[in-house]
Amino acid sequence: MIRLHHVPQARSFRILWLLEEMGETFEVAIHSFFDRSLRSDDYLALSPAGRVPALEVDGQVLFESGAITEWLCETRAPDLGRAPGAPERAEWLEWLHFAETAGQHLAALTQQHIVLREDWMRSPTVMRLEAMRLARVLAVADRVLQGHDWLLPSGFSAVDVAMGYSALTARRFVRLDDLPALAGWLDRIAARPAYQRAQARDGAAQVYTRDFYEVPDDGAR
Ligand SMILES: N[C@@H](CCC(=O)N[C@@H](CS)C(=O)NCC(=O)O)C(=O)O
Repeated sequence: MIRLHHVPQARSFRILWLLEEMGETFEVAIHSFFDRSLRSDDYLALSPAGRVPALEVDGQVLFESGAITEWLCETRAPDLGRAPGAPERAEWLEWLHFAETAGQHLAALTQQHIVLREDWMRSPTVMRLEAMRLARVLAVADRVLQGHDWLLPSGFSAVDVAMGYSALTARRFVRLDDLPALAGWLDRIAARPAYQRAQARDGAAQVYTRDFYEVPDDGAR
């Protein structure tokens, strides 16, 4: 039995999509950020900081999307991983964890634009700075994708899922006009049947309701 604990649009989408790429049968337990269910004793027993994703699999529970990705590839999807000793092992690990470098900017931008509801709580300076830092991360992927269709030269792997989720979410804060190779990669991702199946199971949007979040004008505050 595999059960994924997920909040729509959150980083748990990485695992939802990865499980679809693997062709696994699994349940999705949809949670909310707004009803305190992630702070219940039952949920904290699965994910001690009350975060998603958490994955119940074969009587074990794992949290952290990067660790879950490594574990699923090692145990069930070697074609989507690059095992120790494989030629692309180092690059695979770099991209897997670099996806969370993007994730830290996404978390900051989501907090600034969405979670902090009152204008006086927000900082346009922080919004601009975080968007610029996120754009630099995306530019690294854009440069690599000028050479091949997927992040690794040998083809699609779980790091396209990990980093793909980050880039798809980043589009809400960073314009991709100067990143054409990255934009083409996101189009290829959107055409994948497993990605489309994952989208269909994601659940109703809870976090992002706009396609793009502009930095408010300082002078208007
Ligand atoms: N590095 C962790 C981040 C997990 C995380 O912070 N998830 C967010 C959603 S994207 C969450 O559950 N937030 C709920 C909270 O902080 O209460 C991972 O990739 O699994």
